[in-house]
This record gives sequence, structure tokens and C-alpha cells, in this order.
Amino acid sequence: MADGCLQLINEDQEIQASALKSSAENWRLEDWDTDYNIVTLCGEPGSGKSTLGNALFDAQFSVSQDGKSTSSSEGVWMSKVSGMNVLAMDAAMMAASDSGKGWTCRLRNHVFVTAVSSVFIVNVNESTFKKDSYSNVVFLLKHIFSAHLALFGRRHKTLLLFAIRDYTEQTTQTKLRSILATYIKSAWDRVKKTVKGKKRSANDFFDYSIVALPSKLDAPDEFDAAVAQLRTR
Ligand SMILES: Nc1nc2c(ncn2[C@@H]2O[C@H](COP(=O)(O)OP(=O)(O)OP(=O)(O)O)[C@@H](O)[C@H]2O)c(=O)[nH]1
Ligand SMILES: [Mg+2]
Repeated sequence: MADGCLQLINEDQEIQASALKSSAENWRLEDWDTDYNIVTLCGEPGSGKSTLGNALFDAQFSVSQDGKSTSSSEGVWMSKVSGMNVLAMDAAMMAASDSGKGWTCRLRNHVFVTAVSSVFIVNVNESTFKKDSYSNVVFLLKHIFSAHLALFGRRHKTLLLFAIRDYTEQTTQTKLRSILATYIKSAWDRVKKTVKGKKRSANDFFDYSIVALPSKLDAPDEFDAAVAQLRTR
């Protein structure tokens, strides 16, 4: 892994305090004061988080070469984005469960990134919408919502930017938006809430938006153009 990238939380979910301290010094983060944003890339293993982080932020997160069978970036990795006061984080927040059915949550990673991120880029393949196999998205959102409520419990807005990967225009963006709204509601309904929390909706805490990205492998030029466009947002 290159110098510009550090593992903030390791595969055992332990915070690497000394790496953070030395990077904060090298990157002169104290000069930023409170004027910065943290953007976290998340999604199911192999969903293209690191590839998008590298393309969007010129980061050097490691990309798995062997397809989607193993997770190449366990833990939470961080990279300073050059030219802006932004830190990008590449976070393993969920893993396939040992039984092979469903997911397990990397709880400490979830809580950490939820506490510090102002934007989540949630990678979702367009095929998820066609097959109605939405459980991965709902699972991930449910844990982000739970951590957010536990940490903040008050109106503190975080942006969920859904990156629709391998987008082929078969599902209109209006339709994607409407399906995502049902995923968000479904995830919110699954969160354990206090009496006060029950009166709130996910919209009180989260804004959401989508960006459609063609396949990096099948349509690299279109992918690059869409990422360049996203960078200006
Ligand atoms: N179909 C498709 N594959 C992609 C795309 N972007 C990256 N990949 C491939 O998908 C695999 C996983 O990419 P990564 O960027 O490592 O995905 P990740 O979510 O960071 O993976 P883990 O860290 O292992 O969870 C690699 O073999 C990439 O080459 C894409 O837009 N479409
Ligand atoms: Mg990765």
C-alpha cells in the first residue's frame, strides 16, 4: 500500500492509533482545523469501492484482482485527497456470513465511520434492483442508521450518495430513486428506536442522491467521464 494511504482500522477492527498520528502529522491535518469533510466508500465486498475511490480521489486503495471472491481491503483505509480538505475512507463494513447466507456487520468499523463521515458513497450494482435482491443494501443502511441514531440521536444530516455501478440505463433513474426510497424506509423500520426516535424518519437524518456509473470494465471511457462529472459535484 502506498504512503498516501493508511489502514486506520485493521482486519481485527483495532484502531491503528500510531498510524493515524503519524499521518496526521505528515498530512498536516491540524492546519485544517474543522474545515474538512470525510467521505466514506461502502458497499458489499467486491462492489468496486476501492476502484471508485481511486478514480474519484486519485487514492491508492488496493483493488482485488481475483474478481469478487475475497475482500482485498479489510478494515478501514484512509487517504488524503489532494487539492481539497477531504479525507476519503474505504471501509469494509459488512462481510458474507460464515453460513454463506446473509451478512455480518463489522460493528466497530460502522460506528467509527458513521461518527466521522459527512458523506457515504454506497456502491450498489444496477442488477440488485432488477433481481430485487436488496437485502445487502437494507442490511448496510440499517447498521448505518442504528449507529447514527446511537451516536447523534438528533438532527445531524449525512449524505448518502448511491453509486449505481454497471449502470446500463435499463432501469430509469426515477425508478432507481423510488426503489432506493423503499430500501431506506425498510432499513429505517428495522432500526431499534427510542420513543423519541420513533417519531422521526430517515429523512430527518439523511439526504440521499444517486450517481449512475457505467461499468469500469466494459465501458471504461464512459466510467471515467461519469467519475469526472461526479468530482465536480
Ligand atoms: N463489473 C465491474 N467490475 C468492476 C468495476 N470496478 C471494479 N471492478 C472489478 O471488481 C473487482 C473488485 O473491485 P474493488 O474495487 O477491489 O472492489 P471492493 O469493493 O473494494 O472490494 P473489497 O475491498 O475486496 O471488498 C475487481 O476485480 C475490479 O477490477 C465496475 O465498474 N464494474
Ligand atoms: Mg476494496
